[in-house]
Amino acid sequence: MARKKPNGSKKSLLELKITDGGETHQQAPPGEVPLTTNQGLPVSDNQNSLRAGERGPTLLEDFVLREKITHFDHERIPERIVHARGAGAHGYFQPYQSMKKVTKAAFLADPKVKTPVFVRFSTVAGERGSGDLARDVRGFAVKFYTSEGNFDLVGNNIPVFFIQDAMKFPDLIHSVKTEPDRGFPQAASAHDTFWDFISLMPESMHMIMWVMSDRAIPRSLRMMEGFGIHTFRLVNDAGKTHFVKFHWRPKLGNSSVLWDEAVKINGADPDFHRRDLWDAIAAGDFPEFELGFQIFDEAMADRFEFDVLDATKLIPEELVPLQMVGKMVLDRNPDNYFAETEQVAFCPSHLVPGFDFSEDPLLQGRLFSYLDTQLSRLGGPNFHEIPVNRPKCPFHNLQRDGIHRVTVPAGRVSYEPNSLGPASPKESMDRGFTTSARPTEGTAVRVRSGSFSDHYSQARLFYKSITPPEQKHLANALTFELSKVETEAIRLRMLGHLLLIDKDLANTVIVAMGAEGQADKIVPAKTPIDLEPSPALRLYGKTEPTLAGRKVGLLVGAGFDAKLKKDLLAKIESEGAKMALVTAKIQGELDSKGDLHPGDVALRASPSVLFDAIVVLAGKEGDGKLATDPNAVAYLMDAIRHCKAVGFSGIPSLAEKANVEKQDGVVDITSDAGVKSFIDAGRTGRFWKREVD
Ligand code: HDE
Repeated sequence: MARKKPNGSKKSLLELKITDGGETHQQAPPGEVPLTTNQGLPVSDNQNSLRAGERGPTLLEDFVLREKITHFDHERIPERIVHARGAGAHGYFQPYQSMKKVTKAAFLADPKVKTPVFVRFSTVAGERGSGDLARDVRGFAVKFYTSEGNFDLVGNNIPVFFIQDAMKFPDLIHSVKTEPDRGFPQAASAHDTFWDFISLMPESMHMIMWVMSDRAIPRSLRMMEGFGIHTFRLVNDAGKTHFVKFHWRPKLGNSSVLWDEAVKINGADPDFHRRDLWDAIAAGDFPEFELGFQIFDEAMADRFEFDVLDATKLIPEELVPLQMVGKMVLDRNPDNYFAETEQVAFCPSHLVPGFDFSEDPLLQGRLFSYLDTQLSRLGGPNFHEIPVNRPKCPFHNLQRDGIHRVTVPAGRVSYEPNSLGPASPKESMDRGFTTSARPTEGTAVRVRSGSFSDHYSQARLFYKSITPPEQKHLANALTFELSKVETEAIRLRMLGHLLLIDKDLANTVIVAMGAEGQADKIVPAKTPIDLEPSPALRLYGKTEPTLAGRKVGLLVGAGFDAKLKKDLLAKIESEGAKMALVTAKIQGELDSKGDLHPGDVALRASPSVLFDAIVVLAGKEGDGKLATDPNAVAYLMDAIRHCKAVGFSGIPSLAEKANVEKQDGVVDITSDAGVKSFIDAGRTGRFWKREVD
């Protein structure tokens, strides 16, 4: 067993084979700290455990092996009970103007101040390893590291919630999670227990409209809105309070995918959303969101048709417009997924002066839950010492010890008041957080307020406010989900609720399910009323058409026109979009001059569902080949089915195979005007007139 001396040169490290066993030993160059154990002991051999003889048993004495494996055995921590699958990013928040009039929050007082933030987007129902494109609510949690402590705005991408009282949260989540006996379905609401619960919970009907809409299958985490949901309070220096609802607006506008795409994306790239976020930030294409406040006072709140403490209701922007407060820019990917995205701990109870809670009974329950959950998830009360959770302002108090304590407070005093530690932490009546003075009295009761009892009017409002394609998708989603429910009684109960929401919607679903005349009769606690539609609730048409942040998939076949490709690339990039060259073989494709263009992605691994718009270019030979390739045919057919902009040139045979015909958004780009009209089509996004199912 000859052991040759490693030569230490950095260059030759990878080739270094120094034992008869043939394993690779990379050596730390002279002067560099070698690999060590957690105790700092340099390790001489990271390939072999300690054995009694070359082929003998491993010795228990091998503390190097035991330390390494023990650490590995404990690498996992409990995943979040909800919102387990997430993607994080660092960034900053900057206000547009001082908000001093309504809040004394320091981070909103000066437009020059940039406050660092960490954001975690998530899905709710699935486990950590589930697919990104589940039909689900998305979490939108922002930690502001302000100069007065951390402020966590822990919201979702839908402005209302399923339930009104924290008491029902465990039931809701148990119903949507995998069924306890069988352990499936994963990350899906289309199953009996979820719809059983929902059909017995009229208060969830408004939220159900949202989760069955396209909002629940966003195109990108950069293209969805965020909401704080509950009513909160703003408090100014004079102690005056206003109510507030928080909104995030994506700079790139809203965008969602179709259900058929969601299903296919989950197969082709289950990390579609987190990859998109990561790639955008890595490319310097920093996602931006504007923060908007809906500010109103008690008197106004009293005039609404609904209770502002009820988390199943929203306040139409037509009633209380948004005031844009500042913007958040996400400009840095995490260095380590576990250390940051997994260990970040959000708590709605993390407030700063200038904000306060409302009596929303769902929010009140959350104020307890989040701190409690960190104790088991992060192992103890010192999770605030983990770097991603540590406030970036100075902090000290007299709490001590506990598992995983990191800081080393000096001195003998850990109580207050004291006379032995003059420099020890003391309260401050001027600078400390004070709860806004609000009268509270009442008899202890377990009673739901009558002002919470209208469960259908805002569900109807939502349906009436969205665009026709969104309405159609909503009906399709309900039909899909309810058709997967095995228990007929649950299906018919849900149809009864739909009849109370909107007759047209209900009848579309009833006919699609073949359940004419069978829906249950549901008696509402309060008869629904027709509210003025709110165009602000639409997903589409709220922002200018744009290609920015979108991705175009350019499929090329042999003999394609390289000049056209160059032209396209320049125009697409000048729109702020990205282009990927898709080739049948990853090594590349030959243009008409015989030059090889390396592919960014292979056609087999990149169906058109991964792109917002597509182009197919080929010469005669390439066209023939593509026409016989089922992946190329599906590439075109899917893009057309999904109503995307499609550009093409030189592909008569493929076009015939894929039934490409002249229609809106399908452009022959052979001429210059063609490239321009393709770009216009790309900006438009989807051509809903083409939608057939
Ligand atoms: Fe959460 N929620 N939640 N939730 N929630 C958690 O906290 C809970 C609710 C939301 O990326 C948990 O650290 C209760 C509404 C987000 O880390 C847990 C109730 C809204 C995230 C918890 C609600 C949310 C969570 C799981 C009803 C939108 C992920 C792990 C009273 C406004 C944050 C954790 C992240 C996470 C409890 C309802 C948003 C168990 C009891 C409403 C974005 O504490």
